[in-house]
Amino acid sequence: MKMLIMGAPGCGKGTQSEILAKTLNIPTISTGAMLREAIAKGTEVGKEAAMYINDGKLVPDNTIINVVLDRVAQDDCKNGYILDGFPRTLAQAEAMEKAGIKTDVVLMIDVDKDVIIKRLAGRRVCSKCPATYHITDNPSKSGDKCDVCGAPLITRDDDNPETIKHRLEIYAESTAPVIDYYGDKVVKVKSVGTVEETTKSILKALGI
Ligand code: G5P
Ligand code: MG
Repeated sequence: MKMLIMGAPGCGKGTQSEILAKTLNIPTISTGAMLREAIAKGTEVGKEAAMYINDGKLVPDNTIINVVLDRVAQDDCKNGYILDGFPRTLAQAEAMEKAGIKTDVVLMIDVDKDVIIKRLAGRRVCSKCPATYHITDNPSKSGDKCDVCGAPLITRDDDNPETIKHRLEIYAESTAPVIDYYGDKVVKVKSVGTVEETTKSILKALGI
């Protein structure tokens, strides 16, 4: 299955794509995570991305398109993948299609704005692995350490009120219109309850 997960910042794309990837036994590809890794390694892409991510702006289309096209061409994507956070502009969606990359289904996680703010304000992420927590809704068992690898939990640099505001504006302007581009491939799931409840709704909506 070639699936895209879309939705506003903090709706749960990363959390749900990690769970679905295990269920479906396919890799999850998060463009946000790839860019943060590039920043941490100090690569050319990372140096460029840092200027945008820290302001809550989108990284230029050409930069991210090349990163994604290289990644989905790798062997582990032969049986499918879940793309988290790409495409985010019409130009990115068109570039995928032009490169002959088909999409089977687009999962759109729909979350009200007040819930988004709460999810982002309480999010903690592992400083080493992709694990994501929430201080009240999805806490780590040990409080400030990752349950998976034991590394300290941190707050993402772009989870501050000013940057969150920019990210939400850019989502409404540039990314929400991409959902219409996919027409009847879109499966919309409202996320209101716990992580587990959202996963159940998603699996049901996808017929898995
Ligand atoms: P990212 O990293 O893709 P965003 O802003 O799209 O960033 P983000 O913040 O990573 O999305 P998410 O993945 O949708 O949010 O949400 P999450 O981390 O899984 O969950 C958020 C919180 O809610 C967590 O605390 C989690 O525990 C909790 N939670 C999750 N699900 C549930 C649930 O069902 N119930 C409850 N109660 N809680 C839940 O991109 C970052 C930046 O990279 C650049 C941009 O600059 C972007 O701002 N970038 C791109 N630029 C250009 N083009 C692209 N394609 C780009 N991709 C990334
Ligand atoms: Mg994410």
